[in-house]
Amino acid sequence: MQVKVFSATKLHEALSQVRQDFGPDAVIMDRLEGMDEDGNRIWHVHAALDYEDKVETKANVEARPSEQSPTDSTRLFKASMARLERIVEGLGRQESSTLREAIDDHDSRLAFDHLVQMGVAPTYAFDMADDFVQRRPISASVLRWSERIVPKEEPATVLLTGPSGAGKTTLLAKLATHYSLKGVRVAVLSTDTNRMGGTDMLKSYSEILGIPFFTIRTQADVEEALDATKSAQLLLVDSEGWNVRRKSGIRKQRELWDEIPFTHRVLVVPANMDEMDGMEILERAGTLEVNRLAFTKLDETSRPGKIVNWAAAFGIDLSYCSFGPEVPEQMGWLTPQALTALLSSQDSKYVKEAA
Ligand SMILES: Nc1nc2c(ncn2[C@@H]2O[C@H](COP(=O)(O)OP(=O)(O)OP(=O)(O)O)[C@@H](O)[C@H]2O)c(=O)[nH]1
Ligand SMILES: [Mg+2]
Repeated sequence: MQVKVFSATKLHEALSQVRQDFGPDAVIMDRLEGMDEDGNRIWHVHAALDYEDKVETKANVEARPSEQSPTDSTRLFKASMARLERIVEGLGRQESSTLREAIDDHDSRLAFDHLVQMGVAPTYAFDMADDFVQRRPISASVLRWSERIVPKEEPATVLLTGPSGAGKTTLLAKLATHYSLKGVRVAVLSTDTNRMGGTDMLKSYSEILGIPFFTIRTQADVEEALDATKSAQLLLVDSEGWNVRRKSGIRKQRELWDEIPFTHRVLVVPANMDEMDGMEILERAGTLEVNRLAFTKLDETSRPGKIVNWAAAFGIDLSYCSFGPEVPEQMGWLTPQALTALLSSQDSKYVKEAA
């Protein structure tokens, strides 16, 4: 067994060091608050890693591969996964209670509980609890807020990409309508041309709005469309949804994207997706040079706090959000105020007690 002491001025920082260094197998043995040489408050977290056990399990797997039937190795794999899940769950609970106990103020503790219940990871809930209880806009340093897109001041070319069914086309229709109604010169391009009906909805919206619409199949189409939409202040580009496990679909689309000078590449992630699946989407999108995150279907989850975890884990600027299928309503820009409202709106013990 390997034991190490992790020290930091904030308890949650020491805990995240444990996670970074020891990974999910770490077991937290103790936490102590003390003073450093300059008299500043400092936390020491004692963590252990059950190192021999891990090696033994690995050795078990490696030593007997040829003798094992697929059923044996499946069973072994399942047992290791179950063990890992127990450790992660235990660590999560321990981390959560450790952080909770470190909050002195009663209302902030309730806010912490509420945020965790909403799906915010304990580390971030700890950061956000004070702001939340004071009903101040959340200032969690882990989140990156971006400047709103103002096409009349600075023309923008915006790509929406993401998994199939994420709500890309719907969000694009909302954006086209919203900005057109504000007097912005909008044009729409779609690269979603492989499927029957992939472009129908946007074509109809564009006709109603009286804005140019082009489908893009080849590089020549890109040139033609860019030339024809030169005067647009906002160029919105829809794309085909991709499957996180199939690489070819994304690669093909990228070839066309490379011809378009995007100012914003927005990854659209549906908030009703399982948190781990969402993480996989974000990892996959790393190769697509996305620089903004948009969350859709916020009306279809009881744990909207997971968007904080996704955004914090990948450090990409937040942008639009969508909380219903209606066009052009049910859309907004994620600001600290919007996030506070989003995380408060659900019924909970905290909301009830605070009311
Ligand atoms: N409840 C809810 N439904 C939404 C939201 N956004 C989109 N939808 C619905 O989700 C479904 C898929 O939306 P699309 O906009 O077609 O999704 P897409 O990402 O373009 O899908 P593909 O092009 O097939 O990859 C439609 O039925 C939309 O009405 C939202 O914020 N909330
Ligand atoms: Mg679509």
